[in-house]
Amino acid sequence: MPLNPYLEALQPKLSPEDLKKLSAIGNPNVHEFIAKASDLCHAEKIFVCSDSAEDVAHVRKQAIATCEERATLTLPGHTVHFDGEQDQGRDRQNTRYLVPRGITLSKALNQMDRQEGLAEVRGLMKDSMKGRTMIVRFISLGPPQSVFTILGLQCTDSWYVAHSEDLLYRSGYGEFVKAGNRSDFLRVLHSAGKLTEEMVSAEPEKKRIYIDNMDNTIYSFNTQYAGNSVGFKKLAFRLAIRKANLEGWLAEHMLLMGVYGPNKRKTYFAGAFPSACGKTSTAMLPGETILGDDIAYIRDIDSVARAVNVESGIFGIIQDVNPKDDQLIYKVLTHPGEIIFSNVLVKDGKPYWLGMGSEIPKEGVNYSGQWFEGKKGEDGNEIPPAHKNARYAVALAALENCDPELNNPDGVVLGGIMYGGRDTKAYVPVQQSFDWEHGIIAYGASLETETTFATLGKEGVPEINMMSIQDFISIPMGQNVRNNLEFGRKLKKAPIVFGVNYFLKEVSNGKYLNSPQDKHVWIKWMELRVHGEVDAIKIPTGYIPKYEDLKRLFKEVLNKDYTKADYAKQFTTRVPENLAKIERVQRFYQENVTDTPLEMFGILYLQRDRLLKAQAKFGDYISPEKFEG
Ligand code: SPV
Ligand code: MN
Repeated sequence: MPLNPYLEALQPKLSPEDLKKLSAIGNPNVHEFIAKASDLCHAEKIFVCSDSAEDVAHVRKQAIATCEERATLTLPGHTVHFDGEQDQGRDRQNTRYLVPRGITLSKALNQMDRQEGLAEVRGLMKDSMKGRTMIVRFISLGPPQSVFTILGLQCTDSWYVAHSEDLLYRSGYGEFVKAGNRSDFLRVLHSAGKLTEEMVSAEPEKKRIYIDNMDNTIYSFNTQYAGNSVGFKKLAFRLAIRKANLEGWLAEHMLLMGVYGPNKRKTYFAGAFPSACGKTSTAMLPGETILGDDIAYIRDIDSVARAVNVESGIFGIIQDVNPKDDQLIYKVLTHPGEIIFSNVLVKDGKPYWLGMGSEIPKEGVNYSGQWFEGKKGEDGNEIPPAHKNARYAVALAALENCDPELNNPDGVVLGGIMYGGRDTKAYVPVQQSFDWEHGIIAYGASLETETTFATLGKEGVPEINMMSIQDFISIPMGQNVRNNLEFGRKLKKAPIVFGVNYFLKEVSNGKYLNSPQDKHVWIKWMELRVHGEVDAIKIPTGYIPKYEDLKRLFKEVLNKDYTKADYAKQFTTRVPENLAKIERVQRFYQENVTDTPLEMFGILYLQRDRLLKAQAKFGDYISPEKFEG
């Protein structure tokens, strides 16, 4: 059979086997994207990864051969990758959503004119792969052959990126072969750009991460940090949010986990937390099961909310992973198995990171090269031994509590949804909403956090992070709130919505009121609430646990004696702080979100009213027993 013109153009750069692999995909749209990518970037050769064991091993071998990953770690399967000093997190500034002229999506979204953006990024990427191999990878987002599945295709010149995708995503070559001629797949073109001798992107000032919302295409250039370069993570997520909006389902920045109740009952939860707010450590609680730690697709199937993990691996923050707080992942990270560490410190074949619970050497190799205590960076500040946003990439299957339903094409039924921010002042550690709408508005849309090390820029700046997707929202924000409200209304039994807050501080001394382990108790309480098996106390912002139930759960789950004094401090309603929170949320939506559904203000008004009435009766700080009986 004669080759189509795209395959014909690609043929000189492909081995006969690779040409065969591409020809087996009966979809000229696929060939066209690869041919145009190759034409623009001028790769010398093209490698097509068919996901066979041999191809996958080749990708891994090349990542090491090119020194993008170093095999200097002693444990079998472990490698380390370093990103440049200015490439240690997602780059909000240089990540832009390309939209046709005249369209404004949301003030919160960094958007630019599509034509201008395309001309700029394509101009920059011209000839960027000269002398290099372009790797082609096929991915299935969500379990294959399911109503949730979205297929993706990435062309990259980074073996590290291609290798990461192996650990983080389900393979999709076979799916593309089966799918035949269709155009509804996501496309990613990535190049690390010019590299230093250390194999690190050399021109961070020319970093560009552009998402073309009309062509379902992502361009990523002059960056290697996986959150910017692995297109199927947060970049494809923006495209998925838009697709979900059109098709009536939800794409969310959420963990998925199974929580055990009495008699081995398992209840599935989804949880939205902004980056670095405890999402991964919640998903990994020992004794429970994990399905995912980052992105979930949720659909209404026969009036039931069902969810899948888009990914099949974890790109997790390694800081503070220690044997006490995160025993499961600590065990994985300190045993043989396929893991890519990034931006840790390496000394004598061992990786080290901040908060690992043991001493860190005073010298070694890190993202700044040879490192020693006191070494200063380009900005004159001291370079830490490991970056705060140092990470690990590992397949979920490596975890002993990986949930058996991970690849169920029908997903799992959600019993509960939690929203967790970084709120040092107002919200109690755990509360249940009065109903779906109240939860979506008072916990989800009102989610507040502070900027963290997961994005470049200043840390600790307070901000609204609507449903934890503020960085990724690609539709008008009010529309997103409306979609969520409507989604739950159509269900026979909507998941119960909870608000959690791991970061509440004592007013008098600014100390955190909870330890990281306490979240395990909160989730066990939520599990019981989903089944109506414990009572609760109604306070102005939601239903909170009763002391006796928490006391029992603290003993059962953590073997800790939980005191009434601790309970009173943690679950006191702080009226002034809660009123101030409502003020901030209202102002943010009034000023930034022209399409906010009116009922949002109604629900916030009622919350304010409940708080004022309680204040008139009991004062500013109201301990839980005042609301009992
Ligand atoms: C996050 O920052 O929310 C992450 C990591 O999950 S990244 O891939 O950078 O998005
Ligand atoms: Mn995330």
